[in-house]
Amino acid sequence: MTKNSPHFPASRCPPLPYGLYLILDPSAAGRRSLVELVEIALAAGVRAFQLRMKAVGTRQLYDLAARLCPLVQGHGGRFIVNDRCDVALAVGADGVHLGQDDLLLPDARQILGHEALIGISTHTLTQALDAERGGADYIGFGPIFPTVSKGEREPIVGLEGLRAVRRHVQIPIVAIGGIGPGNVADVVEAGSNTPAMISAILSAPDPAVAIADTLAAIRGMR
Ligand code: TZP
Ligand code: MG
Repeated sequence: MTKNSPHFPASRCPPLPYGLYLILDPSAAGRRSLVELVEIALAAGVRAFQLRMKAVGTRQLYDLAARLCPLVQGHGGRFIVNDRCDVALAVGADGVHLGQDDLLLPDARQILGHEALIGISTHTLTQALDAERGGADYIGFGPIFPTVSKGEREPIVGLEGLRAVRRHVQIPIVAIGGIGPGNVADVVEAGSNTPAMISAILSAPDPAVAIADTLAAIRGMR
């Protein structure tokens, strides 16, 4: 099997939990630490986390990942590191989330093995199909709505874009971008298995309430 094979074998990892996929980005966390936010989120029922720290040194990322990973896994949650396979491997994370400019999926799979969850950010149907064919365990897809949380903006894909991808892709879709308790039901209805949020939770006046509202809205769809 080469990197260019059209179909990479699917991994053997358990699927991403349903519910909310919380992305831990310190730039949205305000006065709360990410440790405090993870404790709040675990108590409120979140079981899928991604640590996304741009523009920090490797040691700082490692130190926080090494602290959060056992906390999340100790509650039966899945802990995913953004961008960095080396850090994911070093801390025993469940997997890695890669963007279109990051390491190629076959290389990440070789580093992390077939038990690891590997997600790929996608912004078009073509990218989504490529990620699925390449053996991704899930795709990120967005931005669904306008967002303040991402610097270089991809075009907004909207709920229609999400529906189109859902029609063609079988693996779980983690929709992202501008999602919060008020619109998460529409996102699930349009086909996202596990919607992702940053600011709607981390920057909420009361993150526990924002999570409870989100999970209630998601449950209402099932
Ligand atoms: N990728 C596409 S949009 C986005 C990322 C990382 C940011 C989503 O943040 P928020 O605050 O949930 O809109
Ligand atoms: Mg990346």
